[in-house]
Amino acid sequence: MAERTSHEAWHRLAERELKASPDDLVWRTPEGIDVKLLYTEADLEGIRHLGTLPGMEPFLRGPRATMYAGRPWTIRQYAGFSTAKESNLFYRKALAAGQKGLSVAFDLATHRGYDSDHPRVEGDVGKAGVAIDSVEDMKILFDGIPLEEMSVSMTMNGAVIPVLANFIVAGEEQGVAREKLSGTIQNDILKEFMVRNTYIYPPEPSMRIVADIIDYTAREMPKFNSISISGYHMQEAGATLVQELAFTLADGREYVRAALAKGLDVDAFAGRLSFFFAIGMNFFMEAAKLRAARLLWSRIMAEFEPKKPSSLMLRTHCQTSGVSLQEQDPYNNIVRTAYEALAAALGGTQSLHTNSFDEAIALPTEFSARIARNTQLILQHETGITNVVDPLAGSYYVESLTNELAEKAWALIEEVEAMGGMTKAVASGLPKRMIEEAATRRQAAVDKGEEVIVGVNRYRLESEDRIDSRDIDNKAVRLAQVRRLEEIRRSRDDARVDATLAALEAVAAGGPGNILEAAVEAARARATVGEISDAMRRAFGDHTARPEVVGRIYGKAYEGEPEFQTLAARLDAFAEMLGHRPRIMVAKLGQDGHDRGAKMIASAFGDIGFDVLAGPLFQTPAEAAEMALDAKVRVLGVSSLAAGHKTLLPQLIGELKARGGHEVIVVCGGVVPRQDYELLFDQGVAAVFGPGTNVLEAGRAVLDLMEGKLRN
Ligand code: 2CP
Repeated sequence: MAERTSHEAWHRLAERELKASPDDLVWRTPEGIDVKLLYTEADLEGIRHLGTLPGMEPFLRGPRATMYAGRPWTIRQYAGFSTAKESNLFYRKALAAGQKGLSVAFDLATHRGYDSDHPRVEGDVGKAGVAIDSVEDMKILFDGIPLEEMSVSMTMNGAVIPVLANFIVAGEEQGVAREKLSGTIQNDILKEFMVRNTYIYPPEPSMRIVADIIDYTAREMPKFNSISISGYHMQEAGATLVQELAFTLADGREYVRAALAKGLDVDAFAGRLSFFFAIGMNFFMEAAKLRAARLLWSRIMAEFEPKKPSSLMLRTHCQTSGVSLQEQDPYNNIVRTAYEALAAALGGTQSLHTNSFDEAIALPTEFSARIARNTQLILQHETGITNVVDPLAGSYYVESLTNELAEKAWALIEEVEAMGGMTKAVASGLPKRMIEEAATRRQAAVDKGEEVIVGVNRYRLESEDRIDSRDIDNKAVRLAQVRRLEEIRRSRDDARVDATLAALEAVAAGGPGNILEAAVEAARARATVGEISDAMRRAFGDHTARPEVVGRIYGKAYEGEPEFQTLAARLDAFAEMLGHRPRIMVAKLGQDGHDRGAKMIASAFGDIGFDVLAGPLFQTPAEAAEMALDAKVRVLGVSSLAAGHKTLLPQLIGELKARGGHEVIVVCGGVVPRQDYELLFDQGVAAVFGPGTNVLEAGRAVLDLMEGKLRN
């Protein structure tokens, strides 16, 4: 009663201060959570998890009893570029400077199971990750790094079998038995079909690969985490935190079922399942999300009746948000990353990657990587936050958020369950669609200035200083890889290679045995990543996704707004003059599967009134040119996020010209460093839209270009 009276008194006071009701300031987050101005003891009523302790079921307060006081989280920076030799040097320096665990970024050719000499990957080799073609590359990658001591995370999903097999053999040849290898393989294929797109095979055999890896590691590699069930890429693609939580945990449940279906005992593998979440700018919500994740995972795992408490425990890696990084005023990214890192630590992460400030533009330099690493070192050594376990516990706001996120995510998990589980939900396209809708809604909020981004849509600098960025000589890397591939093919025993590949294909085709086990034999014989992947391609076939674009989300957010209507009307007039709507194609070239930007543009441009054609993923420049000309497009927009632009765009323009397509206007959007703009313009690219581009402004610019072309 006293509480209620005093709350009413506060309400009156607040009203007087605001000259409005505090209820008007309720902040509705993208998750649909109404964040109030004030939280009190009353908000804790009915929350059941409040009395729980860390290291014990349901592990909401952390998987370990002492958390960072016993051992701080692992500083694990994701890195890799160019050749194995260059990446190895980078790793060694980082470890000497305080990094604690390794995390390997592979190039997109490797991700998609192509050797570096494959014609489809000309623009991808050594970009955005290290090129690995065989055990020989893997051995160079870890040269001088003792694999019995260092835990190694490998982000690999599509070509997970050859990469893990090569890692095991590289360990073996370094003198480290596989039972001593520690680390994590991402091995999370469901989210690839949803958002990340580095799949190779169709969903069903892909799930079998996941289960075979869980089976093999449970038997042979007790210190190795068999999977990193990832929500990170969902948030990057625009998911709300509730979607990220729900779809990730539902994916986890599906993997557990796949492993159980192989006849495994739940306690044999559950303790080595691990997770991976993104940490964005909604500070308290992110910390609460990790707490809610642990609560829900223990609830899900309890259904499988494990005997070991560790089987109920969610352990996770986190990475600060890539999409929160901005090209404009990039030093702001250091501050953003620091807040995100703090939220991850307060949420109780086990391992953390902090992004470098220049990652919205290019791969990190030594300088930016140092600042990113030191952001974590400073948190661990200077702030005192490692001394207390789960310090946000008991906060009215954070506990309330934890509970609300858990409830909302659980409702979505149940929805997925009602669809028959995550594999079926993914096949229906629902999660992907929900995420794309959330992404488009958010873009509209940013473009309209409802969501403030400092230095981008508010407090923008009049002129920006150029910052140094790392560039990779893609041609040189490819040449070096091709040479080494030739050397391997010359020196190996071909009959042995053929026999091991045939055996692998037979297992993949349904014969007895474990796919990873068979691939280890092939890797020992020096079969390459591409050859091992192809052996499985012969058994499984390739997966091809249909490009789908959501509609009426961006336009709806702008309903009745003059800025949008003016552009739409201009476009209508242009279309009337042409006698049809101007057609624009949005293309993705090479193995770059990051399609959030492409989807967003396709969706928003469609709402504005363009006739939009979305090209499929992984086109070669020739295929894209052909499709664009067949469809008689006026504008061909290429979305590039994996640094292939300098190779692929000139090739595309060449292919267009070779087919008489001089009239097609080529524009480019995505992660393109400023210093590359001139080169692209010289090659004939009409406009470049960097990160942070307002979509309506891009629409106006494209319309200007089309009108200009007609006049000339
Ligand atoms: C931990 N330990 C402790 C304590 N805390 N011992 C005593 N007291 C404590 N307070 C023990 C643990 O039990 C463990 O031993 C060991 O110390 C290491 O701790 P950990 O917590 O397991 O840390 P970790 O080895 O770093 O493993 C963390 C994860 C793992 C999350 C479980 O899966 C991981 O490292 N994931 C990283 C994934 C990653 O890097 N992904 C990159 C994504 P035992 O093992 O003996 O129990 S790249 C992203 C890009 C964007 C992409 O995907 O495209």
